Amino acid sequence: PRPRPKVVVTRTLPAPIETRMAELFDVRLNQDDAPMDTAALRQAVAEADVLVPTVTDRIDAGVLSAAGPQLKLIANFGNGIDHIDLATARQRAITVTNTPGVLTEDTADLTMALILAVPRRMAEGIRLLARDEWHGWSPTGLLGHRIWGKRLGIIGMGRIGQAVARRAKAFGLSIHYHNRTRLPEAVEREFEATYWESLDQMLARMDIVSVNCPHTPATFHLLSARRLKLLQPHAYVINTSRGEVIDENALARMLEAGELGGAGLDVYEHEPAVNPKLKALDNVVCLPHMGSSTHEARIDMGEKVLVNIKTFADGHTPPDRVLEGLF
Ligand code: 8YV
Repeated sequence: PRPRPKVVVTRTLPAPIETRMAELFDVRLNQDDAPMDTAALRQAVAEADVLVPTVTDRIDAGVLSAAGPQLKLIANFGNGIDHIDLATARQRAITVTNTPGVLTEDTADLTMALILAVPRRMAEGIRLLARDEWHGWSPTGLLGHRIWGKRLGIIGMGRIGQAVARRAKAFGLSIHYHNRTRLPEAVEREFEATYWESLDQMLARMDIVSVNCPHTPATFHLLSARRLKLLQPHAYVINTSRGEVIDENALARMLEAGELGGAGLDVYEHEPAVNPKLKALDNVVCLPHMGSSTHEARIDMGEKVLVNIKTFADGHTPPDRVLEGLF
């Protein structure tokens, strides 16, 4: 029989996943659930046959240079793989897998929650009550904006973008999208979606913009200072994908100057740091990267990791192998 692969896990995973993992593999768990520093990551890749990292681990060329020749698989717990240097992994013939599909609906739910929360000024209302400053209902108090009938521009119409579109359509928003490739006609028809080949042109026409594309070299600061300026002054910006897709400082400056309607953010450029301007503004809802934070999604993600490792260890192609050219 093949020896059990040595699997090093960087963070604490849901208990049933850790239990099953220990039954299947020779597992080194991280007990204190603090992100590993670079030295600890280098140590992990030096001893692991399989590394299970998360979004908080920067697996760059420096870390990978410490990897032993036995490291053959990085089975990421999470969908986004922008924290892993894929080019170096490929050079070292390390396979990389992720956990697509199982967090789509939950991330789309959180996106929809932000699309509702920001125009309806929920953060402001919550803060008002928390300060004990609510003096009762008023015909003109805390008026927000209706989302029904407004235009939503989705940047990145993959699984999550489409799940957002499905929800938003049910809320009466009209669906617009920008994507590298246009969707098949049948899918466009399902959402009654309008395709914009030009992101610039789409931005100038939207009431709400939702970022749902992965962070890649091509999407870094896709919403640059210049593009953010194309938005209408009442527009709302929603981001549940990766902070790096937006120039966070430019966004904060514009929000502070009152040049945008507001923002709903779950992700940031330098997590866990959040631009203090964003946290202070009443028309910005800041969440701590919790798009996939449901018990169900995290179990499903863990199960995907298990299947990917087991399949790989058995000598087959793991179902969620990430091909670099894919993004
Ligand atoms: C995860 C995410 O919590 O899957 C992703 O890409 O951003 C989150 O849903 C995180 O990545 C876990 O590694």
